Amino acid sequence: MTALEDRTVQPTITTGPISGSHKEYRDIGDGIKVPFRRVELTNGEHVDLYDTSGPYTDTSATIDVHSGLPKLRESWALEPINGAVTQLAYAKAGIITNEMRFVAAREKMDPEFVRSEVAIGRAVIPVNRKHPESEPAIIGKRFLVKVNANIGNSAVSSSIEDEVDKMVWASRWGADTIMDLSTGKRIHETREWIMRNSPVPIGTVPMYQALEKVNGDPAKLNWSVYKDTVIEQCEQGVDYMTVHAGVLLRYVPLTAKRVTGIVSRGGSIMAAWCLAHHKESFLYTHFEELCDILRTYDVTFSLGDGLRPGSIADANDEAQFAELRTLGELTHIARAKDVQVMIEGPGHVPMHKIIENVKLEEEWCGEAPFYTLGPLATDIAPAYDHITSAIGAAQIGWAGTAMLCYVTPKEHLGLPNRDDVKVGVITYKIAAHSADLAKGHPGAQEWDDALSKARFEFRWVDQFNLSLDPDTARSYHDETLPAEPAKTAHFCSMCGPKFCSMKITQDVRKYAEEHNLSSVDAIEAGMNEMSQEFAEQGNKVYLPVVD
Ligand code: IRN
Ligand code: FE2
Repeated sequence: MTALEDRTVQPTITTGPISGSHKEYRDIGDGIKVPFRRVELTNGEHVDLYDTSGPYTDTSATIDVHSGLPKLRESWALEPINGAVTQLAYAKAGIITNEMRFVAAREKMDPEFVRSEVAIGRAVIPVNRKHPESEPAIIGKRFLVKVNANIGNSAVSSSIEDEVDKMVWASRWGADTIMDLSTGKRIHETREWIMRNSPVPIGTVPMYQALEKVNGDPAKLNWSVYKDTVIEQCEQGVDYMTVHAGVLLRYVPLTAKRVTGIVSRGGSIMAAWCLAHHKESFLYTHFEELCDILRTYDVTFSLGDGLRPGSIADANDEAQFAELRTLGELTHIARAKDVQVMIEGPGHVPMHKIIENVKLEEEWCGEAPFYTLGPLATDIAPAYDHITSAIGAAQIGWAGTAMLCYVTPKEHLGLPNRDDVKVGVITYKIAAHSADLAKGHPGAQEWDDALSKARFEFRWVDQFNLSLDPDTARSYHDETLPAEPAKTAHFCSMCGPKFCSMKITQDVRKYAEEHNLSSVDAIEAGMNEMSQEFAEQGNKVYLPVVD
């Protein structure tokens, strides 16, 4: 019996389109169809949005979690180049792969530009050959900022069913990649379920499973257990792996005076191993061998920040930057072997120390895509760390970070549930899109403009449907004005009919047209009229409630 035939596992997952949208495919030839989330507007126009949700939102698709998703990329495999099957090897050889064409269409960019960014290592496309179910995505500073959602059980909480549900749920709301950080029971089976049913690339931290294999004692770890675990996960189709190979023995003492020491799980495991054996990290000493494994599957390195700061006090310290320098050294080794590389970054960083992180990463790691955890811009708000971290994430994204690892409201407090996953993803989509706008990503503003126009023209339904979270937007509106006519009303319950600025502006414009005035005159004239009306109502800002 293969893992998916286990009928005791029956995940309940959400299918069907996001409300107000439907799946649309763009045919780019050779039978390749690129998905979009199409929002049809009430004025006859439509907007096509980037879509990470896979077949789950396609009403014509049959979903059977026990057989897994269709193997989209099964026939795309090319011949190896010097033993490497990586996007980097093909890009360097001047080959535009189907994966590159797919991501180019998704990003509305030129395939040759995609190839050139991958070739110099400034972008990665994490696509393990053994995960053909996944729709390719590109991670790099010249492309849309991506969001990763972490899921996974722990020894004390959650089941396979819950984690499969969270995976589908996270990609539904826009997670570009998902990391399965399971550390509890049935790690292999949980991952198998996630891999076979995931439409987005999956990342892992193989060290977590290796530690389970030696019963949780870091000192008992060794290269052989680790290597076998990496191969096991490569075979399952993991697309990228966090490897904390920059935690060197000599860096560990640098963390001694920190307020929060080593907060990375992988980092602390490796530090414990180095100290127990008083030896250099086996991840570092066997790094080339690791590259030789990853290049035969096209698994992307996500070089882990095992010494990232875990508090505002520890941001940008010697330990953190010593590790980053080593990650740079490893990046060049991996690239020479045609292995794709991303670099993981912090953590907890106050706003004025964010830019330095990006500058040093770009300089030392040859502009390899930066992938950061937030960072939290302050430590004072447990239960709101999706917000403290989205503030840092928006800024580091603007500065050039290619992927943002989400933080949920449960950060520092507990394992996120389904609702936390959605809040985390939506919060991070906001940070990522804000960064796209600030960077001037072509096409990013189209979405904002469409929504603003709908808002200004009181097309409420279009406003809901264009939003990141249509269900919540609609329910907030309906809380006070549930009746159907309110969906076209020229006001909402925040200001009421008399004080809607948008309504007033529209009246001003109408007034200008009717009286043949320039807009400046009209605003003045219109405002005078409004002030008169205001005076007539007794100069009261808050009008009595009328039903
Ligand atoms: C991202 C950037 N820096 C860290 N991360 C994520 O943290 C990483 O991708 C993975 O999901 C998780 C690894 O945590 P530890 O083992 O470093 O705590
Ligand atoms: Fe933290």
